[in-house]
Amino acid sequence: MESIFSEKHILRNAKTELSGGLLVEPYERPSRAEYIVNRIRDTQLGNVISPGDYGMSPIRAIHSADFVEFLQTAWVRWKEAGFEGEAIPSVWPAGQLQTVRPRFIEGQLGYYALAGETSLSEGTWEAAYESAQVALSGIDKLLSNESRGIFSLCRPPGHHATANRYGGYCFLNNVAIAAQYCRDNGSQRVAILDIDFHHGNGTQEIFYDRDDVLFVSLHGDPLDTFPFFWGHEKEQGRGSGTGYTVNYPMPPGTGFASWRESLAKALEKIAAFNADVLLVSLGVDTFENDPISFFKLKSDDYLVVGRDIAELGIKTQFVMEGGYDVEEIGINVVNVLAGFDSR
Ligand code: OKP
Ligand code: ZN
Repeated sequence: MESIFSEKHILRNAKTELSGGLLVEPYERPSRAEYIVNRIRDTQLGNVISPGDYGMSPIRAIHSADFVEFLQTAWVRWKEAGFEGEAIPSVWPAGQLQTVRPRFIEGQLGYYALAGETSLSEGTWEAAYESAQVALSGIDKLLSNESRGIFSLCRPPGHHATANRYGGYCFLNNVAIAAQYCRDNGSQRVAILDIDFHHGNGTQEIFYDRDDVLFVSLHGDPLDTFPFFWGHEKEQGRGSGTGYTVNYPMPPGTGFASWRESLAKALEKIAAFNADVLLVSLGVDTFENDPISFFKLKSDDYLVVGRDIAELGIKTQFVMEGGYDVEEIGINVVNVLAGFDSR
């Protein structure tokens, strides 16, 4: 399988993450992508290709103009305001349904952030833009050639970002941008399978009212983990989108046998939807030793995951989401891709 990758991911290199009342080195750090690309090269999975530039319009097809402008200018405006650290929100319009956007950057952070762990830092916008281009290049290549599968090694990840909010280490929703690109380039039905440990609240929200993009997610029960306010089984879509969002939350300690049962149900939904193309939000933070998650998958299990997905027989793009700083993330990601290739 071919991979799309850009060295510019390194421009996202924040110094801080608010975690347990401390400012720690972010879990979402540059070494993650290096582990994965090194493993791709060591195992000779396939070519590693640089992305093209698809510009702003596929980004604007998903994200609101004011949000994009905020991401482009936030770091400079935060520095100009005289703040010395990285940009972390400290106040939210909690409980208010309609809010007037503040003028000052400190208020705008709370207006656009869905969580407080994700510091804005120098280079964040440039890296997020490039990550979206990695997703777009992958889907364009998949749609225009004969290959059954492609891997977009996106960093930073995207599935928590909504049309107008960032957080959970995400700024632009790479998989949503790629899914919309499919719709705008001839695909009638697009399925998104999100197997990151965390619920993909951003992707869900973006397509919640629609019946042309199916969103199916396997994740830690939001009663017990981030993003806490989305991902319950009863969230199934709205209006003509009803039935086109499907959630499989699972409890702490879930191992591969029961996780795979949920995967089988998810794959049945995707098969019944008769999708032209499948996009997989691929997180390997379901791994037993992931530092921030509570599932118990082992490295060999990821080979089976890739094979199970390949059984669908649908053109598939894998889009990188989470999986934190252990060397095994390279092994686990490449196991999914190699398992897919083996079928
Ligand atoms: C992003 B992705 C650790 C708490 C982490 C944010 C998790 C974001 C996960 N102190 N909270 O879905 O892997
Ligand atoms: Zn995750």
